[in-house]
Amino acid sequence: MPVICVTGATSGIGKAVVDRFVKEGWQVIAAGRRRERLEALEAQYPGKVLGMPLDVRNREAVSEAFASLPSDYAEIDVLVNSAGLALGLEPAQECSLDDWDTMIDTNIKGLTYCTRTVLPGMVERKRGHIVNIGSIAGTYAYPGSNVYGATKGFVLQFSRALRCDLHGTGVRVTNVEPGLLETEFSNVRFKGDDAKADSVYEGTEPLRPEDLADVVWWVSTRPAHVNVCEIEVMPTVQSLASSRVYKK
Ligand code: NDP
Ligand code: 8X3
Repeated sequence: MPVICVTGATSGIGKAVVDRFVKEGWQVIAAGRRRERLEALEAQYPGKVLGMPLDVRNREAVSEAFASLPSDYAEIDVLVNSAGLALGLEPAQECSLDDWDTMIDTNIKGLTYCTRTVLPGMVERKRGHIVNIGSIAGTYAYPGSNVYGATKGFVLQFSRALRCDLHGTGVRVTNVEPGLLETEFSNVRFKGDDAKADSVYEGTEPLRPEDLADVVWWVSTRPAHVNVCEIEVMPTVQSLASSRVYKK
C-alpha cells in the first residue's frame, strides 16, 4: 500500500486529505500537535492511520518522529506539508513580532524540516512527491498579508527550487495555492474571535477542505512522468476583481 504523510492532519485541508486517502486505500501518517484529534483519527481508521504527534517547529522532534516510524510506514510516497497558519491582519507597523516568528517558524522552517527529512529516502527509492500547501497569498499581496503572504511566497519559490535540485531523481514537487477556504484558519488568525472569523465567509461560498483533498488526490495520482508544478484554486466567487483577494 502506498504511504502518505500529512502534516496539519488534525484540521482543515490536512484532515480532509487524511479522510480522502484512507478511503482510497492508502496508509496514512497523520501529524499534528493535538494528540486527542490524532487518537480520534486512529480510532476512526484502525490499521490505516498512524498518529504522529509533532510540533513541526521543533527540528529535533521532526527528525526523531520520522526516524521512529514503524517499517510499514517508513517509506513515504507522498508528503503533504499542510501545517501552517496566519496570525493577525494588522498593518506591518502594528504587528506582533512574536506572531511573525510563529508564522516563519511554522510555515517556513517547519515545512523545510519535514521536507529535508523525507527527501533522502525518496531520492534513494527514485520516487516520491512533496505536495506543499502554499496560498494565493504567496502571489497576490493584500493589506495585512505581510509576513503570512511572504511565508507562502517562500513556499512557492522553495517548491520551484526543489524541482531543480531533484531533477532526474524521479521525485515530484507540487505547490497547491488555495484561495478563500473555510477551516479553522480564520479562528486561528483572529485568535479565537469566532464572530470575526465567521465574518470572513459571510455572504460568500468559499472552498471546502474536501475540494483541496480532491486537488491533492489528483496531483498525487498522475502518471509518474507527470509533475503538476503549481496549481492555483479559488472559489468561483473569488477573482482579481473581488475584494476577497485584496481584502482589508
Ligand atoms: P486549519 O487551522 O484548519 O489547520 C491548520 C493545521 O496546521 C492544523 O492541523 C494544525 O494542527 C496544524 N499546525 C499548526 N501549527 C502547527 C505546528 N507548529 N506543528 C504542527 N502542526 C501545526 O487551517 P487550514 O487547513 O486552512 O490550513 C492548512 C494550510 O493551508 C496552511 O498552511 C494554510 O496557510 C493554508 N491555506 C489555508 C487557506 C484558508 O483560507 N483556509 C487558504 C490558503 C492556504 P495542530 O494545531 O493540532 O498542531
Ligand atoms: C489563506 C488565503 O487570502 O486568507 O492563505 O490569505 S488568504
